[in-house]
Amino acid sequence: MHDDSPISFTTRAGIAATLALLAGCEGVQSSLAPKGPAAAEIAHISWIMFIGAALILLLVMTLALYAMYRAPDKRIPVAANKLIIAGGVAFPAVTLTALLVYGVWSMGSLRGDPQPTLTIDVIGKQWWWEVHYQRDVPGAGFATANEIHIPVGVQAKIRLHSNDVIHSFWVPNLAGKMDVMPGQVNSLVIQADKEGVFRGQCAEFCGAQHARMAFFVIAQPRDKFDAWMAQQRAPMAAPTSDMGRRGQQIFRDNRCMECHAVRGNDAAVNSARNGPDLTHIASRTHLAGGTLPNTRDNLKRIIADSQGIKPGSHMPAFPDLSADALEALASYLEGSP
Ligand code: HEC
Ligand SMILES: [Cu+2]
Repeated sequence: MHDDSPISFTTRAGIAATLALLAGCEGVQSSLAPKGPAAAEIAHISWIMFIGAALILLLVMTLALYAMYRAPDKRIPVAANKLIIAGGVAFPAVTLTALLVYGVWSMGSLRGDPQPTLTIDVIGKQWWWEVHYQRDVPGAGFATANEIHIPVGVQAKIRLHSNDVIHSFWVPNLAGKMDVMPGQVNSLVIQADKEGVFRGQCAEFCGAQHARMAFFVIAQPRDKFDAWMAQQRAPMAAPTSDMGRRGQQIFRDNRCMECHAVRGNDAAVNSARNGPDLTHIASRTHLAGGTLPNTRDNLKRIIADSQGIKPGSHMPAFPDLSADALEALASYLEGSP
């Protein structure tokens, strides 16, 4: 095959492969595509370490090649003890100390404002995320699941809680990773510079459905965020259609409120064993720990076959509910016919 381009086929194939790999680094869950100040700082440290390590590797390889291929009589001799002290002690001590100082200094800037305007409590559970707004304000607070809304350009302090095992909260585009520990409240700050949707994922193995324990951070302009808050804070209206009323009866007959609340209509009775707050579930983008798009079909599937979707999850399956009953439940939960 004739090829008159100055770049060889293999080079071009190499460039194409590299670009394809880098394209995978963009997107909704990547620490190489920072979308907020903390993530930008972390990406910066990563690049400094990566480039520094690459340069040091190059230096060591050059010295090794020099030692192997340079004719012995032409080598510049260096005494062994000098080489060890310079290359083995002084050089690592200086570079690693510099890296430590830089790392500790950067950590300060990840801590954020000591008096943040927005505090959100997030509880890591096997295997989903409970999200509370204004938890300390009686009457104003509300809970949602697997979805965190923040206004653009605002530092949101995330307080992390767990009552079961250790999880880890990670939204790579926005901030570093923080462990979620039983009996201890860790916190971190997330901030998005622009509107967008960023995926987060539990980053500490926490049992069978750890892989299906994701969530989304939705950064919105202030007015949209305020409208979202107001809409979430309002309780659900009582069902108006026959279908909705039937759904509520099925919800009660099956003791769904053992674990779930539909604020305004049904309160959860067992807070120790609770599942996601189902108030305004129709407003969420995803179900099942951020792993399924929120459609009516998926909503019904989760109720009928939660164990097929997330085996081992703490949501019992309800295989005996008829198609009709599932439709009525969905209608009740979504607040629409
Ligand atoms: C023993 C407690 C328990 C009972 C009883 C229960 N659920 Fe659940 N439910 C859960 C848990 C826990 C989850 C979260 C599962 C996961 O994603 O890991 C869940 C998830 C769900 C979801 C998906 C929510 C989301 O955001 O992903 C729906 C919808 C739901 N349950 C409806 C029902 C209905 C309707 C009933 C009654 C027919 C019911 N549940 C009974 C514990 C329960
Ligand atoms: Cu996990």
